[in-house]
Amino acid sequence: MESYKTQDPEVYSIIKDEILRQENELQMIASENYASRAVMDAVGSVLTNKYAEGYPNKRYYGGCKHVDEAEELAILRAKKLFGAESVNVQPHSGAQANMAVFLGFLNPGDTVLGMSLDHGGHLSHGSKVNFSGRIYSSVFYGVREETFLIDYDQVEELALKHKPKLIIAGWSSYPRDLDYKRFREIADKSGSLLLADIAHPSGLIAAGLYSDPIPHCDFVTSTTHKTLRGPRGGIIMMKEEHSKIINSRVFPGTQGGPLMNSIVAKAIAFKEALDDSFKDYQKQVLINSRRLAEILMKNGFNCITGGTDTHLVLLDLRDSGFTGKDAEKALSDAGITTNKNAIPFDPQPPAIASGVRIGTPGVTTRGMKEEEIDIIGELIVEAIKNGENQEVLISCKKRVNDLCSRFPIYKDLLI
Ligand code: DSN
Repeated sequence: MESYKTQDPEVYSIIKDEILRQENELQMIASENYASRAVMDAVGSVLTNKYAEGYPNKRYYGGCKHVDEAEELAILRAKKLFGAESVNVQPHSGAQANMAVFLGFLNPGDTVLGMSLDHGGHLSHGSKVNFSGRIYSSVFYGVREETFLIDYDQVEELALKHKPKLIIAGWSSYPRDLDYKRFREIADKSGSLLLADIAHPSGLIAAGLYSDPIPHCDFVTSTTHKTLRGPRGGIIMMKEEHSKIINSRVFPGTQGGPLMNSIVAKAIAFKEALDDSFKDYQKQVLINSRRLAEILMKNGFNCITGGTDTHLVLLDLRDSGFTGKDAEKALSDAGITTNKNAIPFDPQPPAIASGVRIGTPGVTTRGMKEEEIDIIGELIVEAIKNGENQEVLISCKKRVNDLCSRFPIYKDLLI
């Protein structure tokens, strides 16, 4: 059988260009990473051909012996990695994982208390434009204006006032640790279930470098492709007592056939994350993000909360004369991929934004350490400050390309 390399030159050209972009430029979107060759090979394996609606040993299709083994292995490894009682590895994404929790334990119109999207939450935590805010009634907590840290007193006040069926502890752009114990105490007072969405920090949690939500929460959802560095997808970890309902809300509740190729790749990623080297990797992710925040602050930029406990830095451009949109464009022209991001109490609309979110998981996977972060920090500063000067941006891009060439990642895929 022919590979797409020879069978479909148009597609090959697109994939080749994307390999070159990922290889030659700095990928610093906080929710992205470089999956291992083993993970990517598994995603492209023959398991993509197999229908397996149902769960191991209870399928609606024949021929599931091997995919059953794959799913059981993924579950076993995820349980070991996170210390979870029960795990569902079938969600196609983090949002679908959250949907299964909502459908399992809430009725339409029930109240959910989540972090406001404007303050760093996620669409699937009750946003009006998402199923979670269209079907359910949402109330939001946020951060304090003086510190940009989560206002736990406000969480408690809102929980006691609205008695939400579900409280969500989780974020997509908050640079600090979470107090899951406090969330649990609040949930107990308001009689709410507690969901931690750890899509972003799951790799740090697996490595023991961020607070562990498992002992405090009824459900813990995650993606598998961010700091965890696996294939795109989601998982749900839960107390055993909730597993029957959750499993039935994943399939047949919200999904059909599981993506067995992704599930076997999740098994590989969990094995990689159980290795000691993964802890070293996550330590370096943190060293790199903290160092990056320091460099940016030394050069006159503000970082939300004055630093980070995570893999991301949220640059606050309000006093700089640049917008998030300007900065994203300047960085992109310099070969550094990031995303503009609203900051809490942002005076700009989301499409312009006053922030930029910068993550270190990808560059750290490439092997970049403090020395390279110093160079990256300087390049970021130079590019943002010279966003109108194409000559400077071209020179930055050349330095980005040189740096990347010293840390090859997918070069062999081009052969
Ligand atoms: N889109 C993801 C992120 O960038 O954080 C969250 O779903």
